[in-house]
Amino acid sequence: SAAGSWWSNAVVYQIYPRSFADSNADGIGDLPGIIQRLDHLARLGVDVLWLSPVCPSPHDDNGYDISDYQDIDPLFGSLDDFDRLLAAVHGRGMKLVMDLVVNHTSDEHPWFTGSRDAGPGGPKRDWYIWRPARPGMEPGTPGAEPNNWQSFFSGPSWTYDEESGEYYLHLFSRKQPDLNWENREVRQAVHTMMRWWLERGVDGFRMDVINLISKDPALPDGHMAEGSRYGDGSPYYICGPRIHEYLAEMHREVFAGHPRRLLTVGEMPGVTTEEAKLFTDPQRRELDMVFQFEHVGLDQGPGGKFDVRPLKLTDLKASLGRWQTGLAETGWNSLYWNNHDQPRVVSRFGDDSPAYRDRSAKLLATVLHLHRGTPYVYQGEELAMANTAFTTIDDFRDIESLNHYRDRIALGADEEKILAGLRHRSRDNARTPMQWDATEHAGFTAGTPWIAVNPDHTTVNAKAQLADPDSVFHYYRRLIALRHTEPALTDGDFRMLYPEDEQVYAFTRHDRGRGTDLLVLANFSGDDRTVTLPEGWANTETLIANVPDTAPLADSHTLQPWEARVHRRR
Ligand code: ISL
Ligand code: CA
Repeated sequence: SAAGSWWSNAVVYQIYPRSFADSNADGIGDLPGIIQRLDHLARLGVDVLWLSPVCPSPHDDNGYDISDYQDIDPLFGSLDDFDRLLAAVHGRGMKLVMDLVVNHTSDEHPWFTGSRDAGPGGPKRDWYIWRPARPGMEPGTPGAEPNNWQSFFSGPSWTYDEESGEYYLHLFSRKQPDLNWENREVRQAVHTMMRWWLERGVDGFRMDVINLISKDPALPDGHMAEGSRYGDGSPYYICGPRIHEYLAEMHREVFAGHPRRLLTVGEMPGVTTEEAKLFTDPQRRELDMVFQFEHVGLDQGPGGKFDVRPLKLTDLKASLGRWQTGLAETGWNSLYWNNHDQPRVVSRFGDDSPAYRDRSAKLLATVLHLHRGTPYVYQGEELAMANTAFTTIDDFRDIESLNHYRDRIALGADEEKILAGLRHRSRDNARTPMQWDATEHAGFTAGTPWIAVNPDHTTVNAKAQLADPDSVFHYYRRLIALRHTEPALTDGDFRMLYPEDEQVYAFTRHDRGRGTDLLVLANFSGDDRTVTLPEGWANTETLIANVPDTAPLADSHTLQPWEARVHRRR
């Protein structure tokens, strides 16, 4: 478990720098902008800031395509600005965690251009994953790719390099070639770069798709679902054969013996609870926690992430509950609803209509923060920022959305249907600018924002919420404070109640050491719901609730629409 480490009861706040605060009116958020807004985060009470990538990049995937690991993109500022930010964060008693993107680089990174341009047999050729065309096929023609894997961002996972007559592998965009971790020099270069950031004073890393770095060297064709054009390569790269070896080696080379206790988070699509236990068992010295995706895939159909289905609350409880039990004795998990890749949770699992927006946002926060694990708040979540009103394809910026649109249009799909999927699921929902105030462009920029501000910023913004003690912001502040003052949130055993109920999410936390019990009740619906409580909870103390108390808690309690409450007994 996390017991004993400084981060055991920490709350992490994720900043997506491009969309947080723009200091120089070029429409893009930057490091000086973050420095100017640190008071907001200190007031919220978070412990750790995780910065999405700020290194030089052609921004094919908004910085998740890095062309220089040891500098700051001029778009965001300079290394001096970074040092100033780090000092200011530390000065407020917070920590700073960098995004480490080392499954792939940009195709403009000198490692890759070196690998490509020297051709087969060149000194850095083996730093990336190069393969000839499928035997018997004409290189560069459709279907001649070395295998049938689909990329995360539509189309094949391979791009043909005419110059050398070979293909390189890219699980993401063609401008994000995958590094070859089988090569020791690659691993050493990554370790050296990580040590350089630690010497600069950063407090740890969030590791992008780190469970994809070890590929089955045979790179076999993946299963092709009925009617699909590509195969699913994920069994051959999710938690591949050498993944534990690589992470244990990284721990030895970078983290072991470091004078400061650092924080390491592995972003891991497709990880199972059993694998997660291995990654985060402190005895094994690999990572501190995983960041997994099971619960944010429950409202999608067989057609993938843009195939939108309503969430069944029982599925959500089964999934989050299985992670609670799976890591109960060994291992540690992250808790989140949102990040820069997910639509806004109040629109997705809550109710973003004016009547219930704030209340359902508070409910979602309550449920998440009362679980065992490390809670993450994604910028704007503390204001109940919602999905925005995208009209045409020109309103979108994200490569995943744009590629998906182009791909589906080419296949003759109905444009309105494609746009409907994108409105629900596009990553751009998370990337509209932070809503600081009600002025034009929400106080994010004095220029023209790189992506439009959500028009609802006139009512949903930080300035208004700071002034309102009943706001979503102040509710988050109280929940975050509870994590620091009530040890049962960190240590308590988790038990799900009413697992078959489609409307009520309820559970207890039991702190064995101190004997404290917590009860969490949440009504995920717009209707009243009466619940019969387990024994011994009548008249107990309300720790936090998103509706005012009208009467003491009774054995049979009627929850109002989207009501959430936490009770304590000791
Ligand atoms: O949002 C997704 C696509 O639907 C996820 O599959 C996402 O791509 C996956 O979780 C990996 O995300 C991380 O790596 C990507 C980057 O685009 C994401 O922003 C990052 O969080 C490639 O670096
Ligand atoms: Ca700027």
